[in-house]
Amino acid sequence: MSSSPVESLILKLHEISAVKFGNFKLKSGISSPIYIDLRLIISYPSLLRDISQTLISSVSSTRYDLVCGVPYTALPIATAVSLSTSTPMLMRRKEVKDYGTAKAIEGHFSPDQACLIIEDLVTSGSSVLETAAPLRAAGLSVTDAVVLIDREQGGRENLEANGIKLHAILRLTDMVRVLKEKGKVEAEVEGMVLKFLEENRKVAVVPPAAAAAPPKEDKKINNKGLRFEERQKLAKNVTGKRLFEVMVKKESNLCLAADVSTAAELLQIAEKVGPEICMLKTHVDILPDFTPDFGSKLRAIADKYNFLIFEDRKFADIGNTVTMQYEGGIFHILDWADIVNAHIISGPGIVDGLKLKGLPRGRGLLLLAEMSSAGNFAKGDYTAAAVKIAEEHSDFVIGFISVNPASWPGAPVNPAFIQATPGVQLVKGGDALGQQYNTPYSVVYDRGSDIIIVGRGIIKAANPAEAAREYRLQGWDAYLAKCA
Ligand code: 5BU
Repeated sequence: MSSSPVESLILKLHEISAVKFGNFKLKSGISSPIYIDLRLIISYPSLLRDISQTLISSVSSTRYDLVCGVPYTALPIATAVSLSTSTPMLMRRKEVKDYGTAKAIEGHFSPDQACLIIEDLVTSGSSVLETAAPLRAAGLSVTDAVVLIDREQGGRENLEANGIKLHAILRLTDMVRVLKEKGKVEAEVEGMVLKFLEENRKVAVVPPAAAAAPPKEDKKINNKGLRFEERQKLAKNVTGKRLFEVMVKKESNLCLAADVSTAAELLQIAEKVGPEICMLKTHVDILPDFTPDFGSKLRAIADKYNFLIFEDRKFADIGNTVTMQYEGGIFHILDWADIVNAHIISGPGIVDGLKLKGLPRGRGLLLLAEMSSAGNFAKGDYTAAAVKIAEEHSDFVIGFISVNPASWPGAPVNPAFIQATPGVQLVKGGDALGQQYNTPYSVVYDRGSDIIIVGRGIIKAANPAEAAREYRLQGWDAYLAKCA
């Protein structure tokens, strides 16, 4: 019996050992009974041609003017697609050497063109998103990605949440099924792989609450075309002005949520990621080794790398009490934090109280207009009340903690206010305790925020400095796309 084109692809991939069965430790640390290495296909030109032809036919009804491969494995595939369809190709640089000097995208294009992303293998979809971000930032339309193998581990859903349709030639489950049918693997191995896939089906969980409020296609883009330089002129508070200035100077709208276990560790990570961030957020009350010189030590690092310090204290009491909490106690927050934040649950008196102490010292305040956790109550009239209070105190309030400011009634709010959003990771998802994550692009571009606040996405990364750099690039690209 003759094989279908997809079946012969699977057999060929198995023949060249691009599909291996055994016990493999994956980058994520988990052990997998199957390993796919598509880097080998460059040694088999006829297979590379077959793969590119199959990819081309699977997107025959998709309109695209350009193709761009995800570096590095998909670059030769994209080249083959480009050659056989006479479609111009772009390349995304993985490393952009210096701030603002080197280009993120190589090749000629005009901003109204549509670019198809080509990838070899999709797991969570984050590599496709990393390539889509600078393409979109350059004004290109990215709505489709074509991939040889879908590992069925949340990639399709993550991409869809970011406005990208995934066209996959084959799924990992099809692959094992065909190999079993053709007698290449034992039933037992097939069973192990299927079990592994089932247990690791989703690397990112899309919680229902996050999925329930997708950005609307036709919504306004918050602060579209307005650059930070222009908004800086509108800001009344010196710290607000400075934050805009730092973002522009460092090409960074990334705030690190430095939720580490000790003050010593916090100072270490501040040194590591300092060059990448515009702001560092602390929870000073989680540090068991806090000493009175913590503030001056952190301030020295902040001055060295030019970032602001934001103590995420979430004041919530009456005006008189918060003046004491802000200035006194063990932490003396007023002495070292440029910015603090407050709930408005107790009414506008809280802002009066904090302003009494903070304004003479040139400090700034963020109001919690929304929260990122599932089921929180900061919405609707509550959010609108925060905006009203901010307007009444625009000499001290520099902006908001928000999640989807583009959706607020009366959006966009005064562009002098800065929007800062927690709950950001490279893929959409959540944690086990109600945190909800959106991607840098969807937070800044779709939801209209300015600053992405990232904690575990950076802190828990194998290389926090490298991860911070990736978040900075993605956050800044999304901001540029909004300005375009
Ligand atoms: P994460 O590790 O990226 O999930 O950390 C998010 C940080 O932002 C963490 O310090 C929270 O306390 C903080 N946060 C938040 O997650 N959601 C909110 O609505 C507010 C703050 Br306000």
